[in-house]
Amino acid sequence: MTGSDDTSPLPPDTKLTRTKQTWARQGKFLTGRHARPDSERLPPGQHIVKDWPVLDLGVVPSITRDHWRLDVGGAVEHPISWNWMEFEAQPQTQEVSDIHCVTTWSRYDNQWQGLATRDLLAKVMPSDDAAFVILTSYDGYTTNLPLEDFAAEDAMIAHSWQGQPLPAEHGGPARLVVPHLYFWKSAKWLQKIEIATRDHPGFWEVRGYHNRGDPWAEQRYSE
Ligand SMILES: Nc1nc2c(c(=O)[nH]1)N[C@H]1C(S)=C(S)[C@@H](COP(=O)(O)O)O[C@H]1N2
Ligand SMILES: [Mo]
Repeated sequence: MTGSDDTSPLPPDTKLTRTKQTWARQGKFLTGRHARPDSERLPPGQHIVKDWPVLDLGVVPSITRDHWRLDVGGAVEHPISWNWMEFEAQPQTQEVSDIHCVTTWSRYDNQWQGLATRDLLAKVMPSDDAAFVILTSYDGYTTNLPLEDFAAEDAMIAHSWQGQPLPAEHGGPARLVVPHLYFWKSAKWLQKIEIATRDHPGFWEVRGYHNRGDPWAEQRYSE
């Protein structure tokens, strides 16, 4: 798979997956403007939607709460392997935040509930040289982000949206939510969190998308 040594099986390419790779090559949607989060709520080149689009590799993995597990390991003192009951018993956080998808839609005021990534990190205790987080999902999707971004105050592993269990098409049983980065960093159907000392670009990051993905800096594509 295009420079990735990930062994998880991936669904076959869809038309949208191919189109998004073409956009990365062409630099589509780049405005060249640059705004800061505190001065402008809507990042450059984005427009607001009221409904919630579904974007993924085209296959919803059949993972239910009874068979779900979450593994957290790598450069940590206390690795974790939770079943659903153990995950649900963790301290609960609620946040309202905005979604910014690299395909230019943004959706305001999403209410999430779940386990704050900071509370998770306090349990696993990353080692001093830990600097990256690699996420693997039940559909074979992977994505990477700096530990500092993963640990953002409003980032969480969410199991509920607007007070209801997260729908399967949006990543239920549980997904990551990192509101200050483009939404492709927010892995749906989360299966594994690896804390790492080295970076490891994921599915979109090896297909022309930016390694970090800050919407206000319009970090849509790699150079
Ligand atoms: N497991 C998994 N997570 C994923 C994806 C995916 O294909 N598989 N797509 C990403 C992309 S590109 C986006 S824009 C968001 C879309 O989330 P939504 O379908 O809930 O809007 O999920 C992200 N997380
Ligand atoms: Mo996306």
